[in-house]
Amino acid sequence: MFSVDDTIVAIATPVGRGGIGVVRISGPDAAAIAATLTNSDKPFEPRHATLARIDTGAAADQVIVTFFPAPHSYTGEHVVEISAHGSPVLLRAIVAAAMRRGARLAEPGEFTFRAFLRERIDLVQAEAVRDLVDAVTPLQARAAYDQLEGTLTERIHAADARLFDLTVKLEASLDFPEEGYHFIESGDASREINEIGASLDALLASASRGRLVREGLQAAIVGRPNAGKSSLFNALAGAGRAIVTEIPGTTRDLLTELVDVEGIPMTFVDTAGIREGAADPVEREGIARAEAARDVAHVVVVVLDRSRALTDDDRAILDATKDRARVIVANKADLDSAWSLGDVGGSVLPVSAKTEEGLSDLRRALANITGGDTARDVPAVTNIRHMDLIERARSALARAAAAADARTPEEFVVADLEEARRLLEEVTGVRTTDDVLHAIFERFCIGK
Ligand SMILES: Nc1nc2c(ncn2[C@@H]2O[C@H](COP(=O)(O)OP(=O)(O)OP(=O)(O)O)[C@@H](O)[C@H]2O)c(=O)[nH]1
Ligand SMILES: [Mg+2]
Repeated sequence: MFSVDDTIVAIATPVGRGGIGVVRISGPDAAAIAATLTNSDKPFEPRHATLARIDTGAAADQVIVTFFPAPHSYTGEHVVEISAHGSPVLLRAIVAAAMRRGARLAEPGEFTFRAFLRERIDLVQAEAVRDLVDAVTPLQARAAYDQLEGTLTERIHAADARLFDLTVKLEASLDFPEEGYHFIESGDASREINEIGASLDALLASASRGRLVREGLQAAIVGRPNAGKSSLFNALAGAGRAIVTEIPGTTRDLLTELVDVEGIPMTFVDTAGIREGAADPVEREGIARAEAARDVAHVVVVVLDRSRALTDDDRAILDATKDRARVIVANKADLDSAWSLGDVGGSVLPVSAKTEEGLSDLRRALANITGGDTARDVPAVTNIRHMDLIERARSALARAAAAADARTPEEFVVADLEEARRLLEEVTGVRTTDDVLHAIFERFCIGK
């Protein structure tokens, strides 16, 4: 998909201005190109910061050049990093000058792709690089970093290695024409297969939570007009994003805001108050949008007004969300209560968007509804691609164990074990098709 023998260049720091900006060059000619850029006649000392001057004609700067000779670099090739002042104009001029000297502009993800190709990292780690860079909550960054360190890879390799041993034993039996399991008892084989399967189950158990951490979820804030939805939305977002007034029917459009809720990236959606019999077409459209947001959200926050008696509109909203993952809040807890929490079936959290009382309970309830303690357990599997492959490997193992139990000829057991191995090796990229690689790396930005 990429040519891999030439020298590539790109700006590695984000678009925009900063104290420094880094241009990265990787490939066989990296050092030679950097030498002519800086007019330096002696070779760069490996892994030392060298002060140099670049004059491209269009722009000039004092820079720091660091040379990482192959294979001890990010890509596994010769890499030169040039740190200049963080001006887009300057950085682009340096890239252009490197291109005039024979470098090619890197494609998105190409540095990381080369690292994968030169076996500096596996595919899980390459994906973790992207997740780490894209993380919006510390827990996401933590989960990505763990994968970058190879925790998931290790567990996959361990399962794969055990499968390999078992396959070898079963295949050895195949060389003997008489029937029967010669080098391993069928009972021992199925026991071993089930143990390996259990290790995959443990990975999968972390997966639904892991995905939430990685991908986040949507929480729609719904309730009747004037219940305090927008006030609550603002309090959760920590900013006065939504208009709040004492007039019922203030909010019409959907507003969204991404918030870190105990490590889970949650997109809160503020919606129009839902009520029967709205006549104004703008309000009616707002209500339709609110209902649509309510119906697609992963979680619903139902806001009731504690200071006013419950109405039919409240009951209709409670009824419409009764089978959903939801948290019911009794807002305006700072005012006198017009009803008691027991009046609503199920648990109701008293909160006040005004004083922020009960808000941390609400955050905890939202994090819990999505699956337990966030603080400690760092998930191993966060990526749906990995999850799918591990699940399929798990099914292949279940088939293999059943076949061994039934004393089916070894080749059938081996076929299922081979299938499981192929799937596991696709996770780490030992065996991966070009299409999969392409799909993964095209989602990187240039310079990564
Ligand atoms: N005392 C008190 N007042 C609140 C609280 N939350 C909201 N309010 C007031 O209730 C009124 C309505 O608040 P909004 O946040 O606009 O309510 P809403 O549910 O978004 O209303 P619509 O957008 O019209 O559906 C405003 O006057 C708020 O100041 C609260 O916790 N305590
Ligand atoms: Mg509102």
